[in-house]
Amino acid sequence: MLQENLKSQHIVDSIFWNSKHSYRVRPTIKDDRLPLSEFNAKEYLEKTQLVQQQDAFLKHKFNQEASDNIGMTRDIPDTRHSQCHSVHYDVDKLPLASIIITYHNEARSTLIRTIASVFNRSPDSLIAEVIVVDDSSESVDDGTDLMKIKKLRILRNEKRQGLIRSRVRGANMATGDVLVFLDSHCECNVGWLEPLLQRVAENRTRVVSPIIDVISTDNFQYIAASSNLKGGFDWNLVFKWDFLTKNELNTQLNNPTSPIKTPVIAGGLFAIDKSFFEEIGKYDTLMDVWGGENIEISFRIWQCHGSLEILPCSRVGHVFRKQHPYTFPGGGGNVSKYFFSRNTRRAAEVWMDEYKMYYYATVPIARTVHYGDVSSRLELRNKLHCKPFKWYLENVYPELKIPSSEDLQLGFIKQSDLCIDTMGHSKNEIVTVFACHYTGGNQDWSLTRDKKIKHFDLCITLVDEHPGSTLLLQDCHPDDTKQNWLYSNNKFMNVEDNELCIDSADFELRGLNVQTCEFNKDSQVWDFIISKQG
Ligand code: LR7
Ligand code: MN
Repeated sequence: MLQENLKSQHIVDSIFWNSKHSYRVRPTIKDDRLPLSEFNAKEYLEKTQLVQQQDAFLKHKFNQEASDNIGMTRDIPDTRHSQCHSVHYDVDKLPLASIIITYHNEARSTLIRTIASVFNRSPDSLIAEVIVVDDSSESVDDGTDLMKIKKLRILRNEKRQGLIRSRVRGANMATGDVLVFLDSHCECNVGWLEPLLQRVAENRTRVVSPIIDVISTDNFQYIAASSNLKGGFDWNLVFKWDFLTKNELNTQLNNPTSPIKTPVIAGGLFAIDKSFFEEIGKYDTLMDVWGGENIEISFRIWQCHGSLEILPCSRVGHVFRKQHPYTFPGGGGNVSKYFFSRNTRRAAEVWMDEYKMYYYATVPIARTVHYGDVSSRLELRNKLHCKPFKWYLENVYPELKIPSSEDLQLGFIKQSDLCIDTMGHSKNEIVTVFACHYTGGNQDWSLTRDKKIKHFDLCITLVDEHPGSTLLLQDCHPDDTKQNWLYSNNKFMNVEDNELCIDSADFELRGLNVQTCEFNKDSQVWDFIISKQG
């Protein structure tokens, strides 16, 4: 049934170009389906209504009842700066947009509201189509029931592909000039689309993002986000928001409608010229499910001669959740971390050159994740003559501090042919020594500038301050001086109690412990060997 409907969809076959890189002129396409305003949203939403006493947060990790009660449309506060109201956009000359929304088990009410906010708050003449990619959700109808809506195209993955391949699939069938990606739980605000299209039309290598407002998971209140933020990350390569620098802030104060250059994008909401997206290699389609793709595409855009901006006059709300509402293939609680590390590692291996070692020093466990073959992505980098990561750091993200050699070093800690080893232990368990195998894993340690001995997010900790006390692995806390060790003369002396040194005496019985520091005591002598290779 689905296949047939797809065939009868209104796909533009003939594309005319009027000059190189100018936008397409299209024949008028016949689409006699209903405009969104005539879609029976009540009926659509009733099908998945919560039954009484059902936990409203269980399925989607947001309050589904609150979302359902709002329905398909609502007014939201116009959160733009007042100066945005007087910016003029020449709608007739703007390129056409294909909106791409992928989802896996999204709630009907958030999905339809995302779509409705696109249709209701964009000039109709600028929307080529809304492409909805159902990434193998449990209920097929959530998508197929929407087929009655004009300009809407539905694709379904029979097998779960993850958001990265799903977006590429949507992009491949887009007929518009500019691709606009959205998560499936957004609400586009007044005038959101014009600024995005205008910036891209002026220069096709600009990739632009709206300011992302916050929709509350508890009551679905629409809350304005700060307009003084840009995207950033630390060496763990996890996305975070950074405050603008003083200069950037001044620019915004003088001209609140001006674009904000951003080192990375959050990932879900952005517009990119279709031909530029194709030219720079779409996405890395060997990345799976979720995570890391935003860092990768951000590095790639900057390093391969594009730029990234946040446009303050474009605002879109997003439901930010603390937990994934869906499972990851392979199940289990830690699986999401695995996919995240794998995807992120692919990004690091392809784009970060020698700087990837800081990532591995910060997240030692990442070195053990299999990341597959990246050769085609390296070829792409070569073919496009992309700039080195050093250039990116110096020109795009100078705020990211490069660790000095004392700051963070990754390596192993050796005593004759034994190395300090976690033996796979976790929090509140002992740490010991084991024959050195020089392949990282449980024998990977980083020494940080604040004097921690760190394995992933666990630190070697002195719990009781007396000779003979056994050391434990505990979460690292910057202020916990019992985890701080002074490494000098090949000894690790505890910072809190200078008399105590890390000692391997009786390690077979009780793991590593502390003993009164003694000159030339073999069981207290440690070599820290830096591993150069990332
Ligand atoms: O297997 C999947 N298939 C999918 O189609 C998993 C997810 N998805 C869909 C999902 O239904 C949703 O529409 O993909 C979209 C993104 O997934 P979310 O909403 O679970 O992701 P998120 O909002 O937690 O995460 C942010 O980081 C992701 C990293 O891979 C993506 O880039 C998201 O698009 C991104 N969201 C945003 O940038 C919105 C602002 C959040 C911030 C900061
Ligand atoms: Mn999201």
